[in-house]
Amino acid sequence: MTPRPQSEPTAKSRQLAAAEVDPLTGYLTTDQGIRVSDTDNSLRAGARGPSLLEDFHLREKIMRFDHERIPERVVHARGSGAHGYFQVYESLADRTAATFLHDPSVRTPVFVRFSTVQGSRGSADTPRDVRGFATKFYTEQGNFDLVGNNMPVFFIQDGIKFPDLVHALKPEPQHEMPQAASAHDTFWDFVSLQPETMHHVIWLMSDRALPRSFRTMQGFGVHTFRLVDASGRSTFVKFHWTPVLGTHSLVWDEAQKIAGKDPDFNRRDLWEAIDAGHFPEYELGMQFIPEDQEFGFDDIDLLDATKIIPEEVVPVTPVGRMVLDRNPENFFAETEQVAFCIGNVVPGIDFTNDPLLQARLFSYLDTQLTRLGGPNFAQIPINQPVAPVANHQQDGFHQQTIRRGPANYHPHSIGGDGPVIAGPDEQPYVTYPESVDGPKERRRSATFADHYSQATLFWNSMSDWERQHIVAAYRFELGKVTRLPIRALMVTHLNRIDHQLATAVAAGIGVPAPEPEGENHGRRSPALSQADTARETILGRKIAVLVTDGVDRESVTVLEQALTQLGATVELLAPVDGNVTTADGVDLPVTRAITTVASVLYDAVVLPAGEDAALALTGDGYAVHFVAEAYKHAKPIGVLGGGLAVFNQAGLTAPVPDRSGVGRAAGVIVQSATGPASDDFVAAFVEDIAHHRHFDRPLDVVPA
Ligand code: HDE
Repeated sequence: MTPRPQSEPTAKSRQLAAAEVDPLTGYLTTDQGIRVSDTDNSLRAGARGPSLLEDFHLREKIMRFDHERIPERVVHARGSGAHGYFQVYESLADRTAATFLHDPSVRTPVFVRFSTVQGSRGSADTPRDVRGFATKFYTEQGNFDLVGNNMPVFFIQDGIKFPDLVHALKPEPQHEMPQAASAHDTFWDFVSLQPETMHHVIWLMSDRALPRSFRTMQGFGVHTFRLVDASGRSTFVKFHWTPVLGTHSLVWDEAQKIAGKDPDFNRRDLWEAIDAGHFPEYELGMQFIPEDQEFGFDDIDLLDATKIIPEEVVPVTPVGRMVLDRNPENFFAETEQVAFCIGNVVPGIDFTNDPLLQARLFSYLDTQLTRLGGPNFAQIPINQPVAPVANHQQDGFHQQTIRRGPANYHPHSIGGDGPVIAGPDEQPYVTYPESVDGPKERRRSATFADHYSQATLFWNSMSDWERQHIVAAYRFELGKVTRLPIRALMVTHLNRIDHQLATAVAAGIGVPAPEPEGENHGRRSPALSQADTARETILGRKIAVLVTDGVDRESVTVLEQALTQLGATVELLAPVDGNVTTADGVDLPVTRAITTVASVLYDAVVLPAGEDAALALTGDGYAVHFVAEAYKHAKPIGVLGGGLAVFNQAGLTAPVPDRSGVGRAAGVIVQSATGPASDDFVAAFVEDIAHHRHFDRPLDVVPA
């Protein structure tokens, strides 16, 4: 095919060519625009002769390759991004001058980057970890970056402790182990000596640290910010993102196995969902605290990032929604080069004196200099505001714009009038004039001193199964700590959170049970429990149907159609790839061979009818293990007709069907009749999948 010649380079097309290279059109050229005659053979003196130094194409190509890597983020190195938009439900003009929060008809473009914290860029998606949830709003008034996490509190109260925290959390310096894991001595040593970490650490030990998907994960701004309206009135605010699909997690055993089976599990899920048109959606909520209520809470200082304001105390008002509807076109150009800065705010949004937030204001700008190689990173397309930019900043590495004229200072009287300073009615950024007075000192406010009562609140708010998971997580993590005094000190802290928690953890890690110390205050916040999350939808769930020759066709196709219609993905897994021949002689295409996947990559399993197929699968170790493991991970299992033999072969006991021929218990549903699933079966199975996991079943009957 003859390459299509490019059009005449005008100034504009030159600018575009620099920004976006379309690999499908035009000639292959060097970076200097020279058309290349051959990119498969270096220039040699004769076909078997030495390569020549004068080969500028070879030298340039290798030089560019040598420098492809940039420093990864020191934290949050592993990330996945998506484009989308944000839309406010109703004008918030009475609260903030930020115009993107005024007009419900305006869709503000956004770019979101989700991330893990501990691991390096190539690490797996599913370690026990905090997840970043960073959103760049490209508003008409400039960029606003809401750089949050999936947990509403942070480990430390003052940014000066961040290097200590991250050093302790990251692989140990002597041998660079372990990768992306907090289960090691230095992390727990730090935590045990820095009790302000206790609240965030109990979140880290909960299932919140194992999100099933970025689509089923909450986000929080963590700090208290300020909204300021056009008249200068300020309201304190906390930001919350709530996923429409509900907040759902993996279980720990599953998360560990996924790290090997599909390290890109969360990234793939996000990409495939957007690709399939199942756009992730989150509601933005705000907790408003009037300026005069700053000291209105007995036990919470709004400037302390280790505390939440329980939703039952200050409700979360839904204010808008964000939809992620476009995958990036190039991972490096967009997801890697996006530069979030907590200091990027627009008029109407302001900071507070939270000492963690204040340190972040320095850090993000500073880190981009190293990561993106100089001060012009805001000119990289993914970072460019849609609002016009005009100032006297100049030069530096990688300057993209050509500034014109001699006046590169303000004020000036030559070369035109601009840029001019915006007047009061022209939407300038005006800092909220908070009064500040006090001695210069290195001292924490006494109102930051309580490190346990909100950890207790979290523990009290958990369901039984969530508590079991938390105890198991502490046991796992502390069980990996080799220095026993660290384990013992942690039990002392846990005892201040809750005596039962401490006793249960101690029993698993060889530490004597502590004596009770103080009383549990007994307060709960139901909103903190994942048992109370949305469970109406199966959109985006992945369901495995185990098939082989002799399977009953309708028992597969009817259920497949019903589940697919509701937005789930259904995959047919067989012992070998290709087709299976159904009992009535029809070829059904297999999605993948069961040997290439594992139950941990799916949310539910179907064992369809068909005597011959079931008989064959009972002798297939992969299939039997698949079922046993899915059961162990509390996943819904649907069994039709003869498929029961496979279920039983896994050592499991099925609920007995009633007179209608259907049996149902703790996420297992059985239809005795062969053939298609009845409407009742479908409805019940859908409900079980929406429920996500069924921890009310006897899980100990299957080895891990
Ligand atoms: Fe960050 N953090 N952080 N952090 N953080 C970074 O910035 C830092 C904190 C968060 O997808 C870095 O560009 C300090 C809290 C997210 O690109 C760095 C302190 C919260 C991301 C940095 C904190 C976060 C980062 C590394 C304590 C939740 C990923 C690369 C004062 C509210 C953004 C970079 C992305 C990234 C510093 C604490 C969230 C080094 C000093 C609290 C989501 O600048």
